[in-house]
Amino acid sequence: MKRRIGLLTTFILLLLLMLQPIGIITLSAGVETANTVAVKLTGAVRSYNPKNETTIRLMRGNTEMYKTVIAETTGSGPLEQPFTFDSVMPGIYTLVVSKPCHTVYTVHAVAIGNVDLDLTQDSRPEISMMKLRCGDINGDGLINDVDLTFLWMLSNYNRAKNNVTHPLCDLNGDGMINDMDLTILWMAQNYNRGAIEIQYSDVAIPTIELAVSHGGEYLVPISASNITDFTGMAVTVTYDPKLLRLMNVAEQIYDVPTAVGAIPGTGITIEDITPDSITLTFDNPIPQGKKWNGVITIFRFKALATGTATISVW
Ligand SMILES: [Ca+2]
Ligand SMILES: [Ca+2]
Repeated sequence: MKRRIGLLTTFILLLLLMLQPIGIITLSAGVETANTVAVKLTGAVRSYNPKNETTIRLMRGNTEMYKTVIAETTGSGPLEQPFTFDSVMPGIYTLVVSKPCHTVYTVHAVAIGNVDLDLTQDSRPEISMMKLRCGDINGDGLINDVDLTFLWMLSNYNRAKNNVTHPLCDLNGDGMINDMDLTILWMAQNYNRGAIEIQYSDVAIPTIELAVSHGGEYLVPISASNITDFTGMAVTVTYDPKLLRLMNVAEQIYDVPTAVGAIPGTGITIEDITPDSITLTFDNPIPQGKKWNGVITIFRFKALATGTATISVW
């Protein structure tokens, strides 16, 4: 399947001389070159126990960009349920599905373009229906003898859910903890297995490995090319907070506070900050028929320790 999102070429050497001896790294943001309008993303999940809700997140690194839930409902057993994100900006995301008693289901490099995307229409069964593994009672990410031990406990097994030590042992949600739950846990696709990781596309997140020395400062220009419209284009930069402290996100203006909000005089708005990421949008009108190429901003990092730091642009 052809992806609408291309990785853009890197460039920019102009500033090198000015900025030495600070290290220069150039990253390029992967962005849609056509209209950047929000689209709808739909998919489906198969899991057990409809009495527990299912959470689906679109992540960039550890940063949650969007979240939707399949609400808890009545019934028991396995079932297939749809989910919808009504308004997702184009970009690359990691889709993460989580639910109590199930291991995490992750779909990497979900590339969202400028048309609605219905994952249920994907030719790959692991994407058209995300089948969660069930039986992780203690929530450690594995379904194994530890979970089996919980289920077998005299204070749990063959009892009603409201009269047990560990209600989560009711895997299918029928109100009882019994051989039906045991059967689920024992299934070959569940037992002695853990999280599921699927690759949606081969789009790579632009990433650099930066060798840093404790106390050193590093400039990281973020560049993009062939942009026809910045409207709604959000760029997220993720990094390792143990190695790097973000000092500045608009290096052309020194000492800009890194708080959510517009940075005066830059056309840049900080939309979100987490301990390991920052998301920016850009107010940079482009004349009809023109394309924009260049540095969109320059980050300054300070190294908190010596090591190899990973920085990614989403
Ligand atoms: Ca477990
Ligand atoms: Ca049960």
